[in-house]
Amino acid sequence: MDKNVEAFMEEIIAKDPGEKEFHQAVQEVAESLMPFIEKNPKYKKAKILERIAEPERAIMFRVPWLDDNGEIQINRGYRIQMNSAIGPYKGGLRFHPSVNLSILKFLAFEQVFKNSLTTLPIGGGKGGSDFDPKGKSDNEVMKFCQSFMSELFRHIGPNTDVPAGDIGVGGREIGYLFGQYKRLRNEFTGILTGKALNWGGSLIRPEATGYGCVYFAQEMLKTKKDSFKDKTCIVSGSGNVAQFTTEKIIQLGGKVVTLSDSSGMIYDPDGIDEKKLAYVMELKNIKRGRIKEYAEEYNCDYYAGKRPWEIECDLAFPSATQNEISKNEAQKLVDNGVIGVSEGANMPTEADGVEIFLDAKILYGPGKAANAGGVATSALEMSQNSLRLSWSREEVDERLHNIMCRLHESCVRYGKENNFVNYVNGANIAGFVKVADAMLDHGVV
Ligand code: NDP
Ligand code: 2IT
Repeated sequence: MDKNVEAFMEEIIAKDPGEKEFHQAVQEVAESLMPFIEKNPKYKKAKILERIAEPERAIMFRVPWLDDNGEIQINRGYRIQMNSAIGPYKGGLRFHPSVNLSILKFLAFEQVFKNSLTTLPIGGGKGGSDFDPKGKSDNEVMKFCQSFMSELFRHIGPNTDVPAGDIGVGGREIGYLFGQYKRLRNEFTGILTGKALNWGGSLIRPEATGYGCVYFAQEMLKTKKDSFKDKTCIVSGSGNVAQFTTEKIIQLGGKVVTLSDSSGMIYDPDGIDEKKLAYVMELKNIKRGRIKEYAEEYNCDYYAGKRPWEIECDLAFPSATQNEISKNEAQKLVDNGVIGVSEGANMPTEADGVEIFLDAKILYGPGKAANAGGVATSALEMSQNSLRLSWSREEVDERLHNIMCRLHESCVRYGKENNFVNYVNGANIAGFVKVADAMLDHGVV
């Protein structure tokens, strides 16, 4: 490891020794940025990297609620307000039992660079709770969301911090959170994104992360004069991002053969077509069932406890969670001839797996670039709310597509190494410059 990176990481680790996901995210960025910062001493002198790795504010609070049996449950709520140099804090809320400070700090840190890359005026934040929506009734989810917002409302606002969805937070949760905010403040404002269409939401926001991730892969393929036509694709997860990644791949002529959830994966060598995808959406979004049921419905293989990475493919779309591709799985993908990986999830590849993709010189689009379409469209939702107007599906999709193309160009500009594009360096440096320059302008704050 570079000596400067090592010294920098020692301080980060000493400050919060247990936060390994946060360290992983910071180290990757530090490795990309250190040579750039050495060449641009104004950033070094102003200690921008040291400042950017420290949240502006981290809020942690009690979330008590009554379950359907009348028993009191207690969860922990968080909001990490990471960086507001270029706009109000913006980023999702995650409800999952694994949520802790390390996970949310890594997500908030990634969000700062991602949001900058979109070119839109949004700072970075992330929040959530260790609440597990699985197996809870709608009533329990509502009670939890109301209690969560009863504290969060005093820390957010349309010009301060605008949360959205992430794992375990979709349309239903955003509705309950919005209802409680509106009640407490007596204000109808664009305080959350991912809202339903009839109360301030944007067309294409539900689709945006998955569509954007495929648009990004399409741009990477174009650099090799290639396309999605007849490509075999594997997708992990079966939630929001996985569903709309699959939809767009089908539209562009590719074939998706896997989906998964935390219990296992399905392998459908005939490909998931639009009808089968509609079944998945109903199963996951309405019945809240398990992906295993797909295998029973369509008579294909189900592998309990497995992830899709051993299946031969041209392109891979990790769309479930962090560190879902290990070093060995990355090697397996490369050995099986993968030509591209576009990350719908945040930091889905372990650090030594990333090294394998970079050494193999495949088209590797890291999450903070490839999945930026979701938050970009959230910013478009904020714009529509400010205008008190709503744009057509075509208009939002075209803007999303343009943003992903321009974002890809920025990664190429900063990440080009002879005949290879290192999208990791490209995304980290391109994302950094705008935030760092704003921080220089604002002085020591
Ligand atoms: P959803 O809750 O809609 O879906 C998550 C999917 O991933 C489910 O299939 C879930 O399975 C699976 N999953 C979650 N945690 C784990 C785990 N620990 N191990 C294995 N599988 C797991 O979330 P999203 O689709 O919104 O988010 C997926 C990823 O995309 C996350 O990394 C998120 O941060 C990222 N992302 C999301 C954006 C958005 O706009 N929603 C924007 C940018 C990135 P199960 O149901 O069994 O838990
Ligand atoms: O990780 C992410 O970018 C998101 N979960 C979306 C954030 C947002 O504000 O739309």
